[in-house]
Amino acid sequence: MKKIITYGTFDLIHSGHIHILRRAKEMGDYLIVGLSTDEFNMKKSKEAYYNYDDRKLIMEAIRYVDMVIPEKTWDQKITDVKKHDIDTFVMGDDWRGEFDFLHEYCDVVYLPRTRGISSTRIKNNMIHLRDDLY
Ligand code: C2G
Repeated sequence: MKKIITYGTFDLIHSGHIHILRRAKEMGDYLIVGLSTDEFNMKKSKEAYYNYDDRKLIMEAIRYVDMVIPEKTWDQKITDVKKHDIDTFVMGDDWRGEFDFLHEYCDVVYLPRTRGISSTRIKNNMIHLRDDLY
């Protein structure tokens, strides 16, 4: 069984997230997602709209996702790759090069991001919509 892992906040799930999860799953048989905890998001200077439990519930409902584990630190990836016997690590290419140190333990693949959509853009559009309405 070929096992894949990817990491992220996955807030306000959108087509960009689904595309990378689908492509990651298509590279193997089993996809693990390291989902950033609320505390880790603060370290990433990210404030998710949904808390960890809600984002985990949503991720586990996505057909491409087989397991969700908490991402608590930048430094857990080698441990995770070994612990879960991962064959391939996948991330969007906004991270290109950042995780090449994992080459020693598994394949490392950076996939093109889906253009024109992001959780930040969704939040900003909602703010503009509210301002236009009221
Ligand atoms: N993504 C994408 N296309 C988009 C938006 C996001 O392909 N339009 C991908 C990102 O490249 C990433 C994944 O979806 O691989 C999750 O995106 P985020 O939730 O923004 O993840 P990020 O905050 O970059 O966290 O240790 C790694 C970090 O936890 C990554």
